[in-house]
Formats: sequence, structure tokens, C-alpha cells
Amino acid sequence: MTTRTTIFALSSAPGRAAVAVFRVSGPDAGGVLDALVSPRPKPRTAAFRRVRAPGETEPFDEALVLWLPGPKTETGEDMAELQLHGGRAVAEAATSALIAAGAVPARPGAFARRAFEAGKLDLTQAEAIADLVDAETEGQRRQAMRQMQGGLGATYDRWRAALLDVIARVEVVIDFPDEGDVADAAGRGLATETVALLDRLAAEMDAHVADARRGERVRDGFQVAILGAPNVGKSSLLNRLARRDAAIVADAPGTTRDVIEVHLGLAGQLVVLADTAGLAEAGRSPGDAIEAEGVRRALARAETADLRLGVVDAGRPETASALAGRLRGGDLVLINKTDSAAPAAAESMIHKQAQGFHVEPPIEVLAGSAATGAGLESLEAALAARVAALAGTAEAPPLTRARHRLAVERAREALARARPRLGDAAELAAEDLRLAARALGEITGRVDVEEILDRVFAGFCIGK
Ligand SMILES: Nc1nc2c(ncn2[C@@H]2O[C@H](COP(=O)(O)OP(=O)(O)O)[C@@H](O)[C@H]2O)c(=O)[nH]1
Ligand SMILES: [Mg+2]
Repeated sequence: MTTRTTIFALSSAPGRAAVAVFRVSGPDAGGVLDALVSPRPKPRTAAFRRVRAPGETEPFDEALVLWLPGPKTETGEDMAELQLHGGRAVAEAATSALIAAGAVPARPGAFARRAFEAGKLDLTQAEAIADLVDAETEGQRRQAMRQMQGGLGATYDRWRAALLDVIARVEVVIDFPDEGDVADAAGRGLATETVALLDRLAAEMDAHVADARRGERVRDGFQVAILGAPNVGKSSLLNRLARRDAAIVADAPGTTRDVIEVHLGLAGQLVVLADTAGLAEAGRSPGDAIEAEGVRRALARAETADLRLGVVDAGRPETASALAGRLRGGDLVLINKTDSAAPAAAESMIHKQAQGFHVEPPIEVLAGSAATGAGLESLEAALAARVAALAGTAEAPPLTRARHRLAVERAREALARARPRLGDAAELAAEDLRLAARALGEITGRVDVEEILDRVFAGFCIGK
């Protein structure tokens, strides 16, 4: 084993600020601290000290200093913390002094990785720390906080422990094939209890992945696509909701050709609102190849979005036909331009659409004006209500990353393969069960897979 280095990082945001927090972790954290301040403060007691570079007499700053001897620290190692003044020159002087004292700059995620390696947290908790730092909405913060407290990791660990238990039972059958009594007893046990246990596990996994991606949506944002015929005011609406000119608005149809996204906070959740190219009304085809590509992208986006916001021009009721068959239950429609035309004709047109509107839950139709802003408060409220419903209030900690989803799905597939083999191909079944346990172990980091660790911790910021 290589000897561990002592690392340091500026853990607060760089730049001008009231305070700059430097953290040091590693076997020589105490020595590094002694090289900069004297005397070393009492453990876990903040002390005021002048801070010098090693060998210098002139202090470069004054700081609140903490000495945190391991193993009861975040990383499990000896740690020190210096709360200096937050100037750039101070941060540079501190960086040089710490390097002169023998500490090395930490790579992104190095502190969290040491905490993981010391068994202070599992991988899902480490990921939750990164999510908490990145959280922009209340929903993201709440979810990250829950995951950080270990609920999600505990679920995967429980499943894995149950699997290891099943594997142990299956192996009894494999190891004592000729010892009739043992094998028969174990075999009978397998046929009832074990199979029931596996089925329960499989059902739990199914419920966990069939969560409509709630957790991932909260973390990555709810995708809302604006769609409708050309010139109905889709880009104007996006700009209104974003409260800035993100998309070009023009009289000429076909102005918006690529998908334009803005981020909104609604109902405490992140919403990624996308403006798209206008869809041809029934019976018309797009003008050129670029417009056709724009329409293709618009339809693809609408297809994968969590929610579609259809727009119809009150003065051109026929624009409703562009939405036919493209909306799903729970979607919203805005009859736009009510400042220049009454919505009644467009509304009856919308209800006449043959397909796509007779769905459950029903599509909500609102009227308003992207030009004046009339009616858009109700639209925002309706959007917020939909997003809140999609975010739900799951009691069980939700799956939050594609990494977890893929691993659970792999485990689930291995279980499905194992089940029919339990009776007469126990060795193959055991192998599949081991694969399943391993997939679950990868989520929490219970198996030592260096490349997974590198991938997870590379997404962290320095000083975490
Ligand atoms: N009177 C009126 N005009 C609007 C309204 N919304 C958009 N427009 C106009 O309709 C035209 C097309 O708007 P745009 O947002 O580019 O539509 P898009 O093609 O659907 O993205 C522009 O001239 C807008 O100024 C509205 O609520 N009322
Ligand atoms: Mg547009």
C-alpha cells in the first residue's frame, strides 16, 4: 500500500469573499498545521492564530483555526481547517504556504473519496453531497438531503444482503449434492422460502425502477416542450415564462428551427422549458429541408418530454390541427393571442380534434396572451401543479441517477435468469445471483471497482 498524502483545498468558493476556508486532510495534517500556526489549537476547539509560511516570521494573515484529529472526522483522517480572509492574495499565500509545509493540492472529490474509503459514507451518500452542492431548487435540495442521510443506500444494501443469503442457501445444494439429506432439505427450502424471497426482491426492484423517473426528474429537471403550428406565439410564450428574450420572435413563420431551452424554477422544482420549430398544420408540408429537420427535432423533443404545452392561435383556430395526436393525458394547451381574437372558435376547434384529446387525465385548455401577459399566471399555476404532481411525494427514497437505474435493471435481469434455474441448475443460478449482488454492490460501492469510483468522484468540485 502506498503511503497516503496529506491533501489540502480551498473549500469555499474562489474569489473575493469575507472568508476563505482551507481544509487539510491526511496523516501529516497536524505537522502541516504546526508549520503554519503556533501553538496548535486544542482538538475541536476554534482558536485565533496568526498564519505564516514555513520559515517566515511575518504572518500573511490571521485566521480561525481548527485541529481535528482522526478518526472521528469527515475523512476519518487527521484534519485541519483554516478560516482565512477571503482575498485572492491571501488564498495564494495560503496555497504556497501549505505546499511548502508538505501538503498537496486535492483533486476534485478527494475529500469525499477519502470519506468513502474510510467507510464514513457509501457511494450514494457521496453522490448526494455533490447533488446538495449543485442543488438549485428546493426539490433538488430536499432529495439530495434525504439521499445523504443514507435511505437509498440502505435499500440497496438490504437487497444485497438478502441476495447473499439466498446465494448461501443455493451453495449448500451445490456443495452437498450427494449428501441426500442435506441437499434434499436445502432443496425443499429453496423451492419455497427462497423462491418467495427472490420474488419479493424482484417485486421491490420493479416498483423501484417503475417510479416514472421521479428522482431523476427532480435532479435533472422536468422537461416541458412547447409545441404548435408556426407563428402561433411559441417563442413569445417561452420568453414570457423565462422573463427574458431567449428565443427570436418574428412575424415570419419558421423562425425557430432548433430547440431552445430555458431553466425555470416552478413549484420548487427545476423545469427545462423547450421552444421548438412550428409543426405543420394538417395537410401542409414544411417548406425546406432545414424546416423539416426542425420539425423532426420538435417532435422528438415532444415525444420524450415529461409534459407538452401546446399553443394555438385564437385568430387561426385551424392551428389546433397541428397538435392532433401529439398530446397526452395531463398536457396543457394555451389558446394564445386573446388580445386580438376571442378564444371560443379555437376552443371548439381543439375539442373537435379527432385524436389525442380524449385522454385521461384530461388535457387542460387555458387562454391568454404572450404579448400582454394576460392569463399567463393561470398557465404558470397549471404548469406548477403538473410538475408538483409528477415530482410526487414518494415515501421510499427515489432512484436519482441513471447509474443506479442501470445497475438495478442489471440485477433484476440476473434475478429473472436465476429463478427458473434454482431447481435443476443451481450452479448457474448461483452465478446469476452473484452478478445481481455485484450490480447492487456497485451502486453503494460495496465492491471494489476502481473505475466506478473514478467516474463518481470526478464529478465533484475541488475541496469536497
Ligand atoms: N397579438 C398578439 N401577437 C402575438 C402574441 N404572441 C405572439 N404574437 C406575434 O405572433 C408572431 C409570431 O410569434 P412567435 O413567438 O415568433 O411565434 P412562433 O413561431 O410560434 O414561435 C410575432 O409577430 C409575435 O409578435 C399575442 O399574444 N398576441
Ligand atoms: Mg418560434
